[in-house]
Amino acid sequence: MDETSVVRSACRMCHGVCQVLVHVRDGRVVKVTGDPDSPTSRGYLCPKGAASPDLLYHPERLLYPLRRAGARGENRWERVSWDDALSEMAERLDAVRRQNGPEYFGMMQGTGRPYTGFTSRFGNAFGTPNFTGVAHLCYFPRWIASLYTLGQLPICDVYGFGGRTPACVVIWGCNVTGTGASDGMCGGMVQSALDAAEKVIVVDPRRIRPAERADHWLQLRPGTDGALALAMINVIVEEGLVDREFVDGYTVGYEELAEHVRSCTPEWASDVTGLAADDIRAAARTYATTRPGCIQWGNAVDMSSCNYQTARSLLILRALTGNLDVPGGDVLWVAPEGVRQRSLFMNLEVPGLHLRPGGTADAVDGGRFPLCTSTHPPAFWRSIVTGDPYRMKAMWIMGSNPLVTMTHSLEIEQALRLLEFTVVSDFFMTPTAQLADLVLPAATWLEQDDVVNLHKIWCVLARKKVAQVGEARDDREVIFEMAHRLGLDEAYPWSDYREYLDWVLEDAGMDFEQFCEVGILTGKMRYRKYVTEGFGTPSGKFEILSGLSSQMGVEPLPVYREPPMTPASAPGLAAEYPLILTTGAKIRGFFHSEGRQVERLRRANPDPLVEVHPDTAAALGIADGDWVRIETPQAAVTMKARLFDGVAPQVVSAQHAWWYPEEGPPEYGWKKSSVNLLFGDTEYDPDTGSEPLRSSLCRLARL
Ligand SMILES: Nc1nc2c(c(=O)[nH]1)N[C@H]1C(S)=C(S)[C@@H](COP(=O)(O)OP(=O)(O)OC[C@H]3O[C@@H](n4cnc5c(=O)[nH]c(N)nc54)[C@H](O)[C@@H]3O)O[C@H]1N2
Ligand SMILES: Nc1nc2c(c(=O)[nH]1)N[C@H]1C(S)=C(S)[C@@H](COP(=O)(O)OP(=O)(O)OC[C@H]3O[C@@H](n4cnc5c(=O)[nH]c(N)nc54)[C@H](O)[C@@H]3O)O[C@H]1N2
Ligand code: SF4
Ligand SMILES: [Mo]
Repeated sequence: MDETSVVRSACRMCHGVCQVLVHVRDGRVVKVTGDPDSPTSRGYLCPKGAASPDLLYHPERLLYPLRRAGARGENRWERVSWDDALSEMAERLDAVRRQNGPEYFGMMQGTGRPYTGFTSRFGNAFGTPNFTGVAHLCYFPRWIASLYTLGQLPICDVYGFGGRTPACVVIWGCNVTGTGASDGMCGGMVQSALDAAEKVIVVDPRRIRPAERADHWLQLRPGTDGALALAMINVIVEEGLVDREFVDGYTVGYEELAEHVRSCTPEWASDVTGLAADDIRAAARTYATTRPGCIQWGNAVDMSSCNYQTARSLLILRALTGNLDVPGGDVLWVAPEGVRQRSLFMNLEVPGLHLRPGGTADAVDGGRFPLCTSTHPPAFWRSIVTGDPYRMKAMWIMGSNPLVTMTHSLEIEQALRLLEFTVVSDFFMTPTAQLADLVLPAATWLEQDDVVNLHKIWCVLARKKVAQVGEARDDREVIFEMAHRLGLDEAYPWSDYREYLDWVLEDAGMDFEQFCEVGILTGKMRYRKYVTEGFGTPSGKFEILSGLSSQMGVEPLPVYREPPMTPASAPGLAAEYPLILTTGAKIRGFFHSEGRQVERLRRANPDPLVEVHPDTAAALGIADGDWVRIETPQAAVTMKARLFDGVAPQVVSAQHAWWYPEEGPPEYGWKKSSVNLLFGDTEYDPDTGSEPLRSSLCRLARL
């Protein structure tokens, strides 16, 4: 007789905000469906979430720890026990620490995941300044801009806890309704807010779905968001559309700003962005006069030569219009009480910044970018290749596939060959894992217990382990054990991960099992907290003129910088490479480089795509579905052309993170279509070190 049970949990096939029902029959997960009673996602489920069991039971999952048995990259492996793997790892890391110093060990993770914070905590406790990842071009620039400007990252009030949802929704460089979820926002919830809004403004060079019904679709030239934002500020200031009560009472630096943006007219921005000055004016008026309004910003803001500056402009727009922390505006969530370890974005103790005493060695990037929260990746990899300023010996890569998700891909490959001891924790063998010495099998979300706290802030969600495949283990459990083996007990006072979970919940008066019954703990939302509490900045005000920025040597009023490789900044190059290349708009069915081996996801997305305007394609003799070569001064890759009149004729948009698991080890065909091969040294954002992945130059040819 079948025994079917339904377990409430929280999906983590992306940034994990959807509560789901996991259907288990005879001990096997058979289906995942949306949870209609969930306050975070109200039944929403995307194709990735639905494909969770396919990933869980995929025949190519890593089942056991593997130790390299042949030459590096030869794909010869031997199965080892967890105990042997961790003993070897502890021995090697300890030897590096004693013989060379902790800085000779590098730690890395990719995008935000359940163990975010634990990896940097491990690096800090070990004593290395060399922690790298993708933070410089994903989310952190917006977070730091928010932290410095008003103390916390504002989030669109799509749930309407205060009795109403936004009248005006601005979608800025974000396609969350298309991709499913990002940064803790559920696409389904943003869609409901869009449906209910009086006015919609979309800022995107591609005609995404919300642009089809938008009151204003600003199809700007890629990479020029900073100019558009400054011009919108200019209009709001010049036309007296400012919320004086908020600005006078709760901000500093308005007068300086008004002076500063005087020259940032819509006409000026029109030249930069390619938009009509009147369209910029009209959109600014709509935003300023349709209140409350929110700005759902996205990853496009992060990948430019002035991401911090642009993020600051977008924060200032919210402040000038009095939209901060009001019902239906951009709000500062209140975290649940009694949950000890809050999101890293609310609690800097999580990553263990306090654990690394001053005076340790410099990171290999020499701290070149004042607001880069990790070791700048191009410098990180290059230091391994050149040995300058020193060559790290060992590295632990947890949940990242840098060969395809990072620029300077060939240099990364070289670096991975030069490292003496590399550990990769992943679900699958990847091109990156192929170059490791030790590969550790990681547990997927269905194999994890968790108090989910990374992005959502206003709540924590229960995730309950319902399956176990092979010997896959929760990454945090592995970090705990490695920390204990290395004597890092001060940073990890809990005996194991389970004890940690109970500790997190202790003040809430429940243990982990009881929490799973409840499923969610929420904060008590209060609006306009600034009236009684001020903002979390040194002045207690919203800092239009940013004191902390000045202290870091960064412009205290927002500026626009033209990206380094555009028709405007590099006309000579543009003569040879006439098309503007934006990359990495996320794909609904895949999470970055993941899912290529999951058949039901791959069937919907069989090939890497580059979107091309039909006129441009016609001029180049390219038909829909043709394989084309995308070429930059750095390299060339091949993708399939998708004709789409929703991009401007001069713009092409290419997917990122492609590899072909079906082509087999050790390379899995990653050098054919990975768009990051196209990017090398460039002028980085001087504040954060971000890379202009949304505005480069290329040319196309039919294969
Ligand atoms: N050109 C260009 N490049 C980009 C972008 C772009 O827009 N354009 N986007 C950038 C952005 S925003 C990001 S965040 C990065 C993403 O970069 P990455 O984080 O490196 O990308 P992923 O492919 O999601 O993850 C890599 C590996 O993590 C494994 N994994 C997933 N979950 C877990 C887990 O829980 N534990 C462990 N141990 N492994 C896990 C997956 O199987 C996969 O092999 O890419 C960046 N790269
Ligand atoms: N399905 C799925 N969901 C995901 C991910 C995934 O890989 N797949 N990744 C997750 C991660 S780590 C992240 S960071 C988020 C990112 O998700 P989002 O924040 O939505 O960002 P993207 O999808 O990278 O890009 C959003 C939009 O930016 C537009 N764009 C391109 N260039 C420019 C430009 O110069 N200016 C402006 N204004 N817009 C531009 C693109 O056309 C695209 O529609 O998604 C998360 N969710
Ligand atoms: S949007 Fe993300 S969290 Fe929600 S179902 Fe899809 S993959 Fe899961
Ligand atoms: Mo990201």
